[in-house]
Amino acid sequence: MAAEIWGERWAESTSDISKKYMEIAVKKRSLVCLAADRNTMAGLFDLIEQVGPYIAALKTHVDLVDDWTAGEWSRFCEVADAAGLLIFEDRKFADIGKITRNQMGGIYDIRSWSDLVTAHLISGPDIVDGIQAAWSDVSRSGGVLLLAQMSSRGNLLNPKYTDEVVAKGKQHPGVFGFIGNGSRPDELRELRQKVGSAKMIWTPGVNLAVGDGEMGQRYGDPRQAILAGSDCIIVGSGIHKSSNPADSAKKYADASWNALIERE
Ligand code: S5P
Repeated sequence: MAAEIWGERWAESTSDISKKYMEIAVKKRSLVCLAADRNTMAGLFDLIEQVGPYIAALKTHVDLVDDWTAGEWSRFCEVADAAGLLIFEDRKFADIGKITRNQMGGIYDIRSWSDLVTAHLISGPDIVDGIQAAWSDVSRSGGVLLLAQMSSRGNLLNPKYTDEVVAKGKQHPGVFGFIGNGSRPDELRELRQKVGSAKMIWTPGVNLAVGDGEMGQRYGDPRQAILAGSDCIIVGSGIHKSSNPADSAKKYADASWNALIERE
């Protein structure tokens, strides 16, 4: 079933974790990763309880939670796991390999509960080895999403930088895929051409209300993002700030799923 729906993306992928994601997306009929940017544990629990059935992955910023404790976080990860979600810590690592390896530990111990993390390639490709070593240190595995583009206005990830990130990332088995800019379908289409079919492209900067967001964020349409080659729309405020998060999550799930069917 997943092979049929995902076509060449499934056929060309060599990553277990990508295949796991594609299977979850088919099971839930949703290509939505929720950006769970709420800053209390109660707010996070409430959100996941409401939208769990309509999303395929959960993206966190573990360091923005005001009342974070290790115990509550591990309970939260259990709930996410029970809801069948991949857990994606959007830490945007950027340091040298050995420091990044240690930053996967520390107080938040990201290596012990994350399936996916983000990294910039600004410090060179050893950052991916550092992250992979950290997962190995705790006998786990995971995938790295490299920032190839960003959704925020004025960002410094110019086309030449994007090309180098893609060229290096494509070669590395520890790289699950790339973050692309969901607000600009034309740029995304070009990115998909460069990436080919073997790796994922996940896209923030997506909202049913297209246009400018807070503090330089830009939003594009979810259907357009998937048609342009995105494999997952990362949606934050469109869901967690809505007066009915479950309803909104369902709308994004439907838009993303229908676009995948249309694309393949
Ligand atoms: O370029 C980017 C990369 C990321 S990962 N632009 C982004 O907005 N993000 C993340 O996506 C950001 O950290 C936030 O968690 C989410 C977008 O949230 P929204 O509320 O704007 O939908």
